[in-house]
Amino acid sequence: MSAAPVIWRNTRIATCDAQGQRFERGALVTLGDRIEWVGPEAQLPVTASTQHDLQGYWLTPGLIDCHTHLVFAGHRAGEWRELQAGASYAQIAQRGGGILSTVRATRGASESELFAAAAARLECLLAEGVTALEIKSGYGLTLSDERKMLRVARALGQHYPVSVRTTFLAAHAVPPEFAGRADDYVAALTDEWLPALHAEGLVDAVDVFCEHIAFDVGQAARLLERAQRLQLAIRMHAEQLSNIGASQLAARCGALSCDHLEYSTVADVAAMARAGTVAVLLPIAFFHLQMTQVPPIAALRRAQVPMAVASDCNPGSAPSASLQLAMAMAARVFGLTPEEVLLAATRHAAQALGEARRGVLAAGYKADFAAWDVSGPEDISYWLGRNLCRLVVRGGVVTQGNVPA
Ligand code: DI6
Ligand code: FE
Repeated sequence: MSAAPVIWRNTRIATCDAQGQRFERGALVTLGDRIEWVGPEAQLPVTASTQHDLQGYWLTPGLIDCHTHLVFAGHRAGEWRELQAGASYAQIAQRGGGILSTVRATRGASESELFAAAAARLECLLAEGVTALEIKSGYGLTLSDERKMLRVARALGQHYPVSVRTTFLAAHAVPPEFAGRADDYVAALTDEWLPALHAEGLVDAVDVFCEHIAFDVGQAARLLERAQRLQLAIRMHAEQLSNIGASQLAARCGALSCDHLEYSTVADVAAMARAGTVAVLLPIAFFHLQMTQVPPIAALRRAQVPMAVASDCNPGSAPSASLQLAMAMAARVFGLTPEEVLLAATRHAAQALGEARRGVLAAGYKADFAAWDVSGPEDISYWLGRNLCRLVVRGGVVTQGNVPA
């Protein structure tokens, strides 16, 4: 039996489409998990036996957190004290702390322990109106521990009403087994691990931490070339702490996104613009690490590079499970306008994930949306630490809150 149309009415709609259409007295029609129609309520093209009154709430696409390291064990509160006392992220990493300390904890956790830890964080994101997110590996750094992380990421998408995109980030740090042999480690990733995990259906994209404290451009290029041959999407941790040419390489590989970008130049921005690469901004990491150099926002704007914003949820640089906080900080710390912030967590975030049919309220798109008790969608980034999401619909089904029929 095919699904019957469902009407969602008495709502104000921010479509987040390319024309920036908004409907003050709007309505939306869904059919199964897709949007059939969006427009002024007075022009509703159908009647339906199921109608929901959205009580005048603003409706936006479901939020999309396009860069997270949600799956990990343990925490790094001790390191945070060192950061507070003046140590740098790079210094902590260079003495074997940082990512490698979370690797030790993650290797020691079972799949079900990792699932429980990540699920608690995921529930925070879902309560904020998130309907899709990306989850990276990168705290296992053995083939079996990377597999464990990616399996947990997939399992979260099966057990919760959220769409999960997985990213293989074994090129996050050189593990102790390969100490002093980074080239050998990259060869193992390229020749064995990535093809194996891809064959198991666990990988949607490949990412590299391309930095002076992690992997150089030559090493990143070898792994990304294999990713391209496997027809996997490419992301890049680029110019977070220094500039060694990461986003230039990513752009040459047709990357979906370059992420962080504090040390990017105008030339890097031009390369991203030519390649159609999304700039993913991570203001919580910037803030937590007490950085001072902000990404080149004006240049990104001028070059019309789409800007996305994400939580970067991770225990080292962004101990937060709030996309709304990232949105609020993108406005305060990076100077994005509230309109840019809204697109950054919807349409542009979908683009960073290569999701052509998400992040916009329009016919043919996924019926993923959130209703907000706000005076306008700008309020989502205006409030700091106040969640005004009242209802979440994912794939045409109410998953949070409730509406009168
Ligand atoms: N950059 C980051 O901010 C995260 N990963 C990365 O490459 C931090 C990961 C961590 O410190 O655990
Ligand atoms: Fe990250």
